[in-house]
Amino acid sequence: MKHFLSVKDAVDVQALVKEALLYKKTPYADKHIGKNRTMGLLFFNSSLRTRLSTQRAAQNLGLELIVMNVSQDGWGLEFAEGAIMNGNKAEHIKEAAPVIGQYCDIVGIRSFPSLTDREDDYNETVINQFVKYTGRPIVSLESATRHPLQSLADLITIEELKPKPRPKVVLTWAPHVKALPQAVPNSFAEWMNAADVDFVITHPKGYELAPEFVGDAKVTYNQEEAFADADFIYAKNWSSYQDYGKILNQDPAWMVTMDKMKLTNNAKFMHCLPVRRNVVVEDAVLDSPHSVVVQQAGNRIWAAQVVIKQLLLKIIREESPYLF
Ligand code: AN0
Ligand code: CP
Repeated sequence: MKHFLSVKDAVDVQALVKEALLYKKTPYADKHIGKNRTMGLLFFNSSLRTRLSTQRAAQNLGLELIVMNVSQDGWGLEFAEGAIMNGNKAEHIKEAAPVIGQYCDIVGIRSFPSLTDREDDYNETVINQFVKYTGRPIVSLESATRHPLQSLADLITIEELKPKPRPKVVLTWAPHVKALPQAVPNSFAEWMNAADVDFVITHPKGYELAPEFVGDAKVTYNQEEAFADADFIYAKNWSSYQDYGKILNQDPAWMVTMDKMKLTNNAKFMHCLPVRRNVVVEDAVLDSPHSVVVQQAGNRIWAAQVVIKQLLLKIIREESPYLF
């Protein structure tokens, strides 16, 4: 693994899940592998789970950490080629990224989409420029269009809890007060399409995800039909991809309720968090045994740990080929 930006960077998804579950049993099995190496975690946006779980994962592997809220504490960064920098951006990514590469052996980046320029967001201009200019392995901590560490943790959770070899997994859109990225549902779809599950997506009209993420998933506008016999309900709001970044619907009828959970095969309720109670999902569901959101968030550690380990192994192999 060279970078971790999408499911395509996982050579063997099932092997990653298995290895992550092993780390859950023996968190310190590789506690010397990161000795004398440093991981940088750079946040352009807020985070609780990604920041803490990735820190914990890196610590379990013996790495040192540098964590920075770059948009708050760093210089304003320019990403445009050929920009005349006489505005409020003090530094270009062409200097900033390789400088960060001088201090860190692996770099994690969180950078949400603008939700205004679809082409720019879907070209992943921010994270791709870190890949291009840092000269170090880059881990997505949620980019404009994907959140792969979240999706890997989701798959680990499904593997732990599935009641049958090929469970029915439903991704349902739910209402929200703000326009949110498509990164979590895109990424979840991409990972579910690579897993052995019966995958269904349900959302109101106008919320179709980009076709490259939907893949072969079944898509329905009828939420109740989707919920029938589901083993996992994965709720998430996203803004429109077609009418880019717009909120088209806030109909509370799409909220996940206990009545709807009754249509399922006693499904587990999943959400990446943070979640707005009684907007996305009602209290009764989150406070019931259906909810596995805390276990799911806990699994973020093992997802991050297995990814960082793969990247470290590649660095070590390249530095000391005679060892292998
Ligand atoms: C972000 C999103 O929807 O992408 C982060 C989720 C992990 N959520 C919010 O901004 C509420
Ligand atoms: N699920 C998730 O990535 O949460 P944070 O935004 O708190 O990191």
